[in-house]
Amino acid sequence: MTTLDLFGGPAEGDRDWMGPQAVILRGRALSCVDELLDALDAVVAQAPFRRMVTPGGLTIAVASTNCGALGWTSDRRGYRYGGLDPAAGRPWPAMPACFARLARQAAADAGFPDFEPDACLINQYLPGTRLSLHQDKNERDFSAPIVSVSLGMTAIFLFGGLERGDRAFKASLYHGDVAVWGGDDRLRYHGVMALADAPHERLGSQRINLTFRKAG
Ligand code: MD3
Ligand code: FE
Repeated sequence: MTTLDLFGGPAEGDRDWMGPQAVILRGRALSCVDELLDALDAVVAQAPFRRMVTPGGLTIAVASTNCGALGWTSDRRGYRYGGLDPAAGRPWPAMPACFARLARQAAADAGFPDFEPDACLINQYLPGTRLSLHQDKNERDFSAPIVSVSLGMTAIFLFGGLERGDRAFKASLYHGDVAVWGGDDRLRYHGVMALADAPHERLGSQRINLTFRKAG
C-alpha cells in the first residue's frame, strides 16, 4: 500500500506493484524533470506531435512523436518501428541522454539491470483523450521491459490481464511517476481513461507520456 501524503496521493519514493513484474516508481522522474522537459521541447521542435492513422483508417486520438534510433508509427499499411520520421523523411531526433539515463536507472531499480532502449514513443493526451485497451506486440523481443514516464496532468491507467476480457484495475499516474513493466506483465492489456481537464501547473492542459522500449 501507498503512504498517503497531505494531498491524498502517493509519496515520492513509493513503489506500487501492479503485478509480479510491474511497478510504479512514484515521483522517480521528479529530480530530473527540468532537464527532461527542456530535452522534450528540443525533440518536439525537430519532430512535432502528429495524430497517426490506423490501418483501418481511423485517426488515433493520442498525438505522437518519437526519439531514438527507432520510432513507432501507424498508417494505412500497419503499425511498425522505423528509423525515419515519415513526416520529415529524416531520422527521428536522437534520444536525449537524460531520457536514456532515467529509463535505464528506473529499469534497474525494478529488477531489469541491462535495459538499453532504442525507441522512445512520446504520446500527448489532451482533455478527453483516451487510449483503449491494447497489448504492445510490435517489438521484436518481449523479454525487455517497457519503461513509461508520466508528465503533466494525472491519468487513470487501466491494467488488465493477458486476455482482452480479463478484469482491468485502475491506477492513477501522476506527474513524475515512472512505471516499469516486464516479464509476464509485459503483455498485459492496458489503456488510459479519458483525460479529465485539471490543468497541471507546469504543463497546462495536457499529459505527456514517454514510453521506452527495446524495439529492434
Ligand atoms: C503495461 N501508452 O504507447 S504507458 C502505448 O500512457 C501506451 O501513453 C500509455 O500504452 C500511455 O502503447 C501507457 C504505460 C504502459 C506501456 C506499455 C505497457 C503500460 C504497459 C505494456 C504492457 C503493460
Ligand atoms: Fe501500450
